[in-house]
Amino acid sequence: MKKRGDTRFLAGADSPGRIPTAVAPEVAFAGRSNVGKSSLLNRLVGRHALARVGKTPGRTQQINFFAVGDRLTFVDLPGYGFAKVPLPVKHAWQKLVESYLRERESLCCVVVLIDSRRGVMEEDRDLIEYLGEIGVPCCIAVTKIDKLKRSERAKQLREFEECLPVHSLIACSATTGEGVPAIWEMIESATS
Ligand SMILES: Nc1nc2c(ncn2[C@@H]2O[C@H](COP(=O)(O)OP(=O)(O)OP(=O)(O)O)[C@@H](O)[C@H]2O)c(=O)[nH]1
Ligand SMILES: [Mg+2]
Repeated sequence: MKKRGDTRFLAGADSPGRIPTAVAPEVAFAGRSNVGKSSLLNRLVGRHALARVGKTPGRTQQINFFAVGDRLTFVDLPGYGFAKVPLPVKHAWQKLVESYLRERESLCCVVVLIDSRRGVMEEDRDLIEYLGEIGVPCCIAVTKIDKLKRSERAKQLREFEECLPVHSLIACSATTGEGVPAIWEMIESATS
């Protein structure tokens, strides 16, 4: 990883009105709860506990902003698809995330994470479609690839490619670091 300066927590927003003024181009991480957004973000910046990683799904309940040096901001979005969250809370999250995605001029790219073992959910497709509609570029990170056997992996990746409208798919693991350089390359091209 190139030296980018210190990474630090900037702000958390639990409602649209609390979203902070942008200070740098932003890359957001989105995906269902427990897919590994916070873990991947930590791995990308080489910090273990910057973004909180949860044993219980639904851990990240607000939008968290992290400065990566002074020229990039990472945005950890709350996860979707967690059944135990009450409906009103779900709707509030959805409103928050949508308003961020729709209105953020500094947003360069959304990394949509999909768990390599779980497959593509309806909400993943909805999100990718929504990003297409509002014209925000996205790429797909297939997470926890360390959990798949060699033989399963090619098959699973082919299936994802077939059912998603996005062609840049990066297989990655926050545990082994696989795919992390490819994600950085994508981030650099999206933000330069
Ligand atoms: N084996 C393996 N486990 C992972 C990987 N990434 C994340 N995990 C585990 O998956 C669980 C969820 O990870 P998080 O990073 O908290 O997931 P999240 O998407 O931020 O979850 P929410 O904040 O609830 O939306 C944790 O127990 C992690 O240790 C990975 O690449 N490999
Ligand atoms: Mg999280």
